[in-house]
Formats: sequence, C-alpha cells, structure tokens
Amino acid sequence: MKLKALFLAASLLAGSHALTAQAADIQSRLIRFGYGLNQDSNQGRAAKVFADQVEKLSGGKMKVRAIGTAALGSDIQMQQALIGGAQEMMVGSTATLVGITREMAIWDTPFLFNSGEEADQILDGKTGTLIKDKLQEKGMVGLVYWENGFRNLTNSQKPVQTSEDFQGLKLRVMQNNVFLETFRKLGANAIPLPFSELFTALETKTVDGQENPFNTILSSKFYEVQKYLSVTNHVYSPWIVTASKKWWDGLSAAEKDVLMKAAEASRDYEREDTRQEADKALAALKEHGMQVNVATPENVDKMRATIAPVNEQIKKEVGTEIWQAVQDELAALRKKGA
Ligand code: TK8
Repeated sequence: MKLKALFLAASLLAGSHALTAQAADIQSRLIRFGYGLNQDSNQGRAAKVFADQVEKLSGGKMKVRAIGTAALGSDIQMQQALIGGAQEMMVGSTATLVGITREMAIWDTPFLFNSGEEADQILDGKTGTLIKDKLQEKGMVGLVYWENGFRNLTNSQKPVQTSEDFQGLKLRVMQNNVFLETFRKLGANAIPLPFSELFTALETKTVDGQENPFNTILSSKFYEVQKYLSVTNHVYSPWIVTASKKWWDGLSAAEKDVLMKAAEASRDYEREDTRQEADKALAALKEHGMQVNVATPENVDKMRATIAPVNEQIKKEVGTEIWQAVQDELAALRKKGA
C-alpha cells in the first residue's frame, strides 16, 4: 500500500508521466480495415494479426473490423473512401495507387527485384519510405508494405511458353498503365479490371487469363477456372497498408503509435506467412489440376527485351531521381550480398 502510494506520488511529480498520459490518450475507436482477398488468404490472415495487435496494444479500446473480399469496394474505391474520410484503413496493391501517387509506379518495374528479401530492404529503405510518405500530400497515410509476391500467368487457353504465345490472349491486368503497356508489348489483349471482378470475368471467359502470385491463384480458387499456369515471376508486387489522412490527423500520438506498432507486427508476420505459403502453393495448384510450365531463361530474356521500353515509361512517371535512387540502392545491396 505504502509502496503504491509512493509510486503514485512519484508519477504525479513527474508531471507528464508517460503511461498515465498514454492511457488517457487512447479513446474507444472502431476502425474499418478493408481488403480485396478473402479471409483465408495471406491478406486475410495478416489483417487479423493487425486487428489483434491493435486491440492488444490499446488495451481493448481500439477495435479493428477487418472486412475482406472487397466488401467495402475495390482497391480504387476504398482509396477514394480513405481520402474522403468515409473509411479508416485498407490494404491493397501499390499498383492501383499510381493514379494518386505516380511514384508508386516504380514498384511495377518488370523484373526489378530478385527476391522477396531484396524487396523488403528497398521497400523499407530510404526511397521506399520516401514514396510511401508521398501519399500524405494526397490524403492517405502509408504505414507499411506487405508482400503480395512475384506474379505468374494463368489462362484457360494454352500453355504460354514463349512471348509469341501472348498473341491475342485476353488478359486481365490491374488498373495501371505500366501493366497495361507491359502486356500490350507482349502482344496480349490487355484489359484493366478491378480484382473484385476477376473471378467472374475468368469464369464467363470475358478474359482468358490473369497474372497474380501463387498464393492468390490458390486462395481465390482461380484454378477452378484456369487450366494453365506459366511460372514467369515477371514482377514483384507489394501491398501497402494505408489510413485516411483526414482520420489519422485526428488521432493522438499514442493512438498513432499503437497503429504503427501493430502495422509493423502485421508486416513481419505477413511476409513470413506469404513466403511459407508460396512454397507450398505451387504444389497445391498442381494437385488441383493446373498444368504448369516454367519459363526458360531464354524465354525470360526475350520477355525482358520485349518489355524493356516500358522502363522508359516508368522513368518518366517516377522521375529520373527516384528511378536512379532505387537502382543505386539495389546495386549497393547486391554488392554487399555478393
Ligand atoms: C487485391 C488486389 C490484388 C492484386 C490484383 O485487392 O489486383 O491483381 O494482385 O492483390 O490488390
């Protein structure tokens, strides 16, 4: 009793005692966190980790309602809701953010990263942070990058072995000019569609194919409507966790801290979970009857050459400075690793 009183007196004396101040600074809040994939996906699992962490770190005061399968809208619709302040948080592809923050297009560069670990370093590094922070000028706050993963091609028509096989293939791409141009250059009939419309578009043969990481092909059950899988790893795709700036600006420092810490914990979990699942997903897709071919190094080189002009387009979009900064960071990283 005596000891407790002493502590109390000491903390009162300390004036702005951190703990007392923090507890008072955390209010009861309900946070809607939207995402596009289903609950049983790497995205869904990590959204749950984020929700649990926020609840734990806020002593149960802040509650996250994680809402999947694009029930709150497609990536682009949710971004608008965040900017307008009608929704608090979301996670989605950086590729769908290019219309808002053009520098995000750097992550769409084909064959930019050689591994997920390399992507982590660059995304969490200087230029990755700079680009993430640019969202603030546009009404969004970027918290952390998650891994979507290396993208691979599926379709219902034929095995795609060489770049000639893309000819005439109706291919859904993300709503993003770099992806549109990349697949046009390869000869495909590229059609931009939100992810939320993709399964139906494949099922009704509005499109023949699409490209996404193994995890998504599996969790979204694309194997039910796609026969052929070509392992191309043509681009590494990040997801990014974002908040509405309008809403974020009204939070206390303690609340922002809770969200940031929870976001970091979800990121670490998500990357590990995604990589573990990706290793098994390919085998699972084969078990589901998909016919898999792996692009040969020669064909990957051909593909690279065909889509090389897209890099110029990206450079223009993001500016030479950002383009070069990422190239330099990558070179330094590879030198260290070699
Ligand atoms: C989910 C999307 C998805 C992306 C796509 O909302 O659209 O193909 O890979 O993960 O962001």
